[in-house]
Amino acid sequence: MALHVDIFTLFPEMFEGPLTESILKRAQEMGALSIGLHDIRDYTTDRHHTADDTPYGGGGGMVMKVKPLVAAIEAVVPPGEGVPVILLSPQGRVFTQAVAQELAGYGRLALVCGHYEGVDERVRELVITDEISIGDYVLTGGELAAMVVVDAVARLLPGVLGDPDAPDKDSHAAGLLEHPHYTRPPQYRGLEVPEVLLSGHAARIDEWRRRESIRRTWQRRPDLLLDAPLTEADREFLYTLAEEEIKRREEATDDEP
Ligand code: 4GX
Repeated sequence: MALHVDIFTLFPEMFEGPLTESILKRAQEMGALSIGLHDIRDYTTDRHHTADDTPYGGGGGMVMKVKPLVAAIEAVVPPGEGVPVILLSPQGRVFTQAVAQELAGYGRLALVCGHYEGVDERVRELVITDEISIGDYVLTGGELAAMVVVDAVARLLPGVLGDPDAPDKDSHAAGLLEHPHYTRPPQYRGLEVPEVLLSGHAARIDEWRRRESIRRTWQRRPDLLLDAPLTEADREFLYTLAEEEIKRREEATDDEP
């Protein structure tokens, strides 16, 4: 199914580069993805086109005004159709591949990019239906976060990635880090491509890749193993990794003076 994303921002020009290059460009050309960019300032009604104001209660900083934001969203997003209206903010639920998959199931989305200290709380109460954070760090605005969301969701839309058998679309590899990859030449500065990959033995290659995925995940992101769908053979390999690690630690302790 195709996806339409409406983006509300004070800086629509920021989106031009990322959306008009590479895969996101192709996704739009092939009709899988369409994007509406909406300048919140176009919905101001005062002489100076004021989109932000000082906070009630003081304390400094600026807050995005309720009227232009609500007017913009209500002018563009059809009411009562269940279109998610998502605010990008550090206070949102954390964006993961599972959230990207969830969003890729909609036909239409709206992304709202805040700036400064954020938005008047009544924007949330009136029009926001969901709030997403792309991670626990502070950006200067929601625009880059919105682009991350569009990028991660777009590549999940049918037909956008050429190969429907792309390795990470395979549920078998879901939730694990990728195994190492190699391409020609077979030797470079004394570094060799693992023999098994040159063997042409498909079953042994699959097993090697699976084990290297598990090894990497164990070394770098052991938290992911809690949710990854693992076979009994995967678990046995994990036990050998754990046993090797215990041996290494015992040897290190034996070496102590
Ligand atoms: N993942 N920021 C938004 C302003 C703001 C604050 C509150 C709405 C409500 C961020 C993130 C992020 C900084 C973008 C604060 N807007 N967005 N901005 N991390 O850090 O999404």
